[in-house]
Amino acid sequence: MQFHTVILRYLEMELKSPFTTSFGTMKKRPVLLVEVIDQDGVRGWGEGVAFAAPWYTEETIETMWHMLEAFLIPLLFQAPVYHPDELRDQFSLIRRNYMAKAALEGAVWDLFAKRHHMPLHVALGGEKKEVEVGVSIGIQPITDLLKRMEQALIEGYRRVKIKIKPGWDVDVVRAVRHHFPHVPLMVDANCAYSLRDIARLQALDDYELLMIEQPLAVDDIVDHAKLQAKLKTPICLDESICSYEDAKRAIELKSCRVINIKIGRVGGLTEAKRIHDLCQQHHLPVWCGGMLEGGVGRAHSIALATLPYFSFPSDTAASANYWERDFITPEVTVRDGRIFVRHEFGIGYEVDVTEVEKRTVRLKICKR
Ligand code: OSB
Ligand code: MG
Repeated sequence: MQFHTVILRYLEMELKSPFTTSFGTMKKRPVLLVEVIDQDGVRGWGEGVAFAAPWYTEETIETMWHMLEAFLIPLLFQAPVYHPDELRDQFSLIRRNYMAKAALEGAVWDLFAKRHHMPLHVALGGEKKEVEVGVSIGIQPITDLLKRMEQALIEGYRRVKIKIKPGWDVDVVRAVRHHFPHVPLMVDANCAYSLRDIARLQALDDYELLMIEQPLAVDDIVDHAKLQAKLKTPICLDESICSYEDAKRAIELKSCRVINIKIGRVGGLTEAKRIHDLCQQHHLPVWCGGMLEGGVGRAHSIALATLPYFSFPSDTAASANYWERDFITPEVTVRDGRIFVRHEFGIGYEVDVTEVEKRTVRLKICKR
């Protein structure tokens, strides 16, 4: 594959309802779309999943745009690519900026699968025909939260994740458990606690949670190891794992018993697969997280989650969970808590150009 053109698009989008984590509330959710075109006119799509502000990781929509335009796309143009796995090495000349890398790499993976007349999940070595999904519910008044949860369970979601923060944790989990004693349930703190909060976190051990996601600071795999030793509930790391090496260290230190893999956070599908394989060797289950993506990012996550060691439902809810209208056709739908994997070549969903154009507020055509 030799690339001559990459198109960047900045889409303004708004979530159906605001999403609140320990960090704050998000309603606007801009999307960066990457379209790559090769020498034969084959096209591939990727999505940059950073948010407008750098609360989740250090990246933002604008930093992704800059890194892509100034460094990553010029690197891609330099030489032909025979397999998307090569991009990991090529992009390693540039430090971090994983979501920017993943956006471009994802577009190349889609194009590669299309060129070889196979669905992306087959190109990745995935085996599942359907993936199980759960739903992530933001912080909101308890009556709204319970209603939202009931609705999600009626829709068939296989597991519910609720966001917690100091002061919004044990009481909420108790109330939820009171109403839903047997639902597969987990919590996500997005780094809001420290080891000083150990008693509060231990109190969560009484509620049969599947796992506690990222209780401590983003880079603190040492304290996570100390905490895991004192908790019955498995810790799942999210923000702390940005590479294969991070996963290796966390496994060695026993910082967690589960890892949430997000393609964007780890720099792409190739790295995500490497982490999956490593975790499989160490019998540490993984599952596929979400970033409130648009349809393109969602399609990549679905393909990834077909790999065999994805062991819990993904945070890949239906398009309708997030958007009035997604920009892919068909939209992602969930039936009985499952997404059926599509057999079309590449990501398996068409990008709806009319919907994309309606929302595009900035466009840049990069040429070799
Ligand atoms: O920590 O997993 C997270 C959303 C935005 C940023 C971080 C996270 C989340 C979610 C929702 O939990 C995932 C989704 O539904 O896409
Ligand atoms: Mg998380």
